[in-house]
Amino acid sequence: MLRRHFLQFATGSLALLSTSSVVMAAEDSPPTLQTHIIAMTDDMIYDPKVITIAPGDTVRWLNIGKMGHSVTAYENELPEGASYWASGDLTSENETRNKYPIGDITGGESYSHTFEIEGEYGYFCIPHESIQMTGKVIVQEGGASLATSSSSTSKTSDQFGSNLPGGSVGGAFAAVGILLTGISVLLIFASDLYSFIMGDPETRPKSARIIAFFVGVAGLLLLLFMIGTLILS
Ligand SMILES: [Cu+2]
Repeated sequence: MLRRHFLQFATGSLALLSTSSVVMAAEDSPPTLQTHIIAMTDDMIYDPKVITIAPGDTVRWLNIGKMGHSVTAYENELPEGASYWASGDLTSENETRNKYPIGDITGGESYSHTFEIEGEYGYFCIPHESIQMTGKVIVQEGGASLATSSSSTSKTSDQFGSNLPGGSVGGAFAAVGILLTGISVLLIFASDLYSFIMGDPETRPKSARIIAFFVGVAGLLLLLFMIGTLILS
């Protein structure tokens, strides 16, 4: 009886934790800032992939992984009147491609560009273009406050932990919670196993054991994932 309540508590808190972490991730980018940070990760993505900013805002691409990346504009995806831009500050897409690794941004380094002219700017990573490491900056009056959905949906659909330059505290918090949940579920499972081995005649609903097992495995997998992404970032 006590055990079943404990199990309900454990699974309930797991559900609560995963919901609150998603909310934390979604609220991660305040629309009022003038400098927007895009993470470049060892998963070979720009995070967020699409960002909407106001004219005059600066975007800063920060390499939070270990492998090198570039931020290289597609010359045919420049709004009219906008000049060519790329890490390395060369003057054309061809020259930037040919002279790479000039323009390479190594782990811990960053590249910033300020966008004055409205429109859409497509860009890519030279070494990882073939695996779709591409992104887009949308510059429009009002910035992200007008385009509500694009950046927040891409945030939640991307992986969970690696995207949180400002949210690693939330990630660590969730990891500790998941760890506690996993331990409590494993304790339930272990004590079930104990009474099974010791031949306790009291029969227990098998479903409790199965649920405990799967929740325990899910909790551990989540925990490993959180720890992995925290270490990588
Ligand atoms: Cu790259």
